[in-house]
Amino acid sequence: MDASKPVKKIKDAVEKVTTPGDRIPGSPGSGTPTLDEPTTPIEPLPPKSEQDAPETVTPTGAATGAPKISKSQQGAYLTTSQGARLRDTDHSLKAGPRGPILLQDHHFREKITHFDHERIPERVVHARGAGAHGLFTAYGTATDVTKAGFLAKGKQTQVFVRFSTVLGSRGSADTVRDTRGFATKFYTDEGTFDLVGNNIPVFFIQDAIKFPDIIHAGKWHPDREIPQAQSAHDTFWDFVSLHTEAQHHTMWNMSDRGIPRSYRHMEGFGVHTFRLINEAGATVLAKFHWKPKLGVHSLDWEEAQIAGGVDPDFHRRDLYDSIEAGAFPEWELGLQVFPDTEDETFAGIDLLDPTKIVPEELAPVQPVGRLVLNGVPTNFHAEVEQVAFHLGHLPPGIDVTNDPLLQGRLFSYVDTQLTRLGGPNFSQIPINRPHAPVNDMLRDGLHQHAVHGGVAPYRPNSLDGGNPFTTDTGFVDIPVRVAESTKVRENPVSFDDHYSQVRLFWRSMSPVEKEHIVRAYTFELAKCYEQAIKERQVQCLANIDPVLCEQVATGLGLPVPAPTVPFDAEVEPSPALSQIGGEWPADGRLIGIVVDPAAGLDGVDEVRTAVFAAGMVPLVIAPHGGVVDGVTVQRTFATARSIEFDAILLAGAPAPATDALPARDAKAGAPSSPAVDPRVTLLIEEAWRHAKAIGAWGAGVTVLEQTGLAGTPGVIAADSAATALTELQPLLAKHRVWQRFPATVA
Ligand code: HDD
Repeated sequence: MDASKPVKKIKDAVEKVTTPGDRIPGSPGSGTPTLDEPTTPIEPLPPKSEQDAPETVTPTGAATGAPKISKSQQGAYLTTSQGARLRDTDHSLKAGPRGPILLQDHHFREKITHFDHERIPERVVHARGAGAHGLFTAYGTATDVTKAGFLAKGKQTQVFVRFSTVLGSRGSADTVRDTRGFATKFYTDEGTFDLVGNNIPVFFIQDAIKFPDIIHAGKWHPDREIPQAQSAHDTFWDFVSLHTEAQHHTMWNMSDRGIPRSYRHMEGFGVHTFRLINEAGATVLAKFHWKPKLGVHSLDWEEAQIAGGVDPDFHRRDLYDSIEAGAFPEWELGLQVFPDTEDETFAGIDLLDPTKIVPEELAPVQPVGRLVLNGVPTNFHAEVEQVAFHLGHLPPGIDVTNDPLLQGRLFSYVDTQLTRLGGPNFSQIPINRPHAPVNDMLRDGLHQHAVHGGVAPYRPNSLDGGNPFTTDTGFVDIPVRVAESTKVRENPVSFDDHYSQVRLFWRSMSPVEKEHIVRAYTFELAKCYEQAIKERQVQCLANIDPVLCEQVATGLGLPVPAPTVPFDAEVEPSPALSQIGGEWPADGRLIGIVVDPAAGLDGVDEVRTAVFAAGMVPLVIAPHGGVVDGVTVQRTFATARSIEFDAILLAGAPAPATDALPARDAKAGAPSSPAVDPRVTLLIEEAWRHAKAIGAWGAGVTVLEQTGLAGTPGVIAADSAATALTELQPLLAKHRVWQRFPATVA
């Protein structure tokens, strides 16, 4: 071996880089630098689409009342964080082309150090979420009960909403069975109002001190960190079966509410009772409700499972796609209003107990305004990840009550941001900045962005002219009498009833919804290892309803126990709790249109136009991507799964050559040349099984007949595309073709 060769190589290299003006050939910056201003950017500029000027962007980055369009990064020149323009960001500074990186490479160190710290701690609960900007318009119907300015007639207020799951980590799937968060930040003129609710109107616990317990039980097992984003495991069922006040919330989770179709189809609830005060100083108690324009609707359990695999971002994608398609998600904000009586009860229900609802039949939800989500975030981290909600963010006119869960939450939300967002100045982060002028006396701290003037951040002062002053028009702490009492660690006796409202919920369900609940309990408990936990939960079910208990016990192979808690009073069902039976607008529903390019796409364009005109979104599905007869193919047979669509229209589908199919798609034992592409058959069969409407015309009818589903409920064989679409719409208004599910639970 010639030992001199490597030495020579290194020497050559050193000589090469030390030659003045020499650069790695072809590297950016190898030309002669020009010092003229402005310099020409070294790389061509990327096209900038519809870029907003910075001054038109609000402090939260949202455009007022219109979809946000600012997408591309501004500025032609790449700089360091200190504004020094850079010649090269692709090569670290090295001792020769093959040499080690030099510590003096300040750009390298800045770039990597910043990257190393890009992630912040995920939320301890509600880690996975998605958010959007929107506009709230008040009807003026709440002015009798509250002086909150944002509820005055016609008043428009910008909002940011974050939806979330509770248990899973940031990277978990959207469609798991879980409660969903529904947190709304109203940037009101009188200060920010945060309504931090869920899609379920009750909570697992009555006292905030137990929050760590329910969350430790619901989250993964500490030894293996599984399961992820699931309540189907021992620790969850151990806790809720021992801690029976959790049974009401648990039943909601086991119902279809635990697997929403989309965020757009969720109700939202402030859960707690709040106290409102009007201009005249009169007070009422009230509960906040969000009612989705599209109606409450859920996934089928199997759909949720498929979506978890094929599209774990199912809800996030739906939110952003629908906004970008112009099908803006909409809700009405409503209030249930109760007299502010000394005992804080209504119709015998303790309004301070967060495990209880007040049925809408007893206290109707009165609409007070409309929310439209019309802007997707520009930057997920800056907005969705950094948004910080807090129940103490209240405007004049809205105040808290002594609900012990609410009281504890008032502590936790600021506290958690200190760790999550790195200090006490998180309300200066753009997404958290109030739109009302801020003039506080909070000073310094980590990440202080404000340059406060003045010398006297204290009151009273004379040095800053006494500024700032308090005002009688400010926030009102409603003067509520606090009963003379003894300090205790206990709940009122009225909190002891853990079963009557669970029974109320169960009895309010339609047979198909009851069947789903039975299946959910049976599935989740069957996933537990501990027999004693299953038995204990079945005992809880015996205290709720004998049919429910019997069906779940049978599924688990357990004996049916007798109730241990007497059924004191029969409960009246609340029809408003059922998701089935109403009709809702089909706006923004997704219609998959299966086409056969070989047969031509005659009429497909007209159907797409008609689907758009009906406020829905058409997606063309063909064997291959590209453009067919001038129509863009949006999904191929390989990418289209039934879960994505609310209904399927069949214009036709080519019969496949079996040998052209991937092996997994050619079913074992299937005819050697199937008449319909198995992927289309799967699409139609799944859509049918998930009770979705299916329409066909022309060659599509033949495809339908070959699947054997023609003539069944909700399957339309029409003579034209227009008729198929017309007949499809009333089915969509009911969400699903429920009659395909024969009821087995009465
Ligand atoms: Fe909570 C986050 C909703 C009880 C402590 N909660 C959080 C979020 C929602 C809720 C929607 C996500 C906010 C976001 O998107 O950033 N939480 C609720 C509801 C409850 C409830 C409806 C009962 C009615 N929470 C609750 C209790 C405690 C907390 C009793 C503690 C004592 N919640 C938190 C928290 C979080 C949070 C640890 C985590 C991230 C955050 O606050 O900002 O402070």
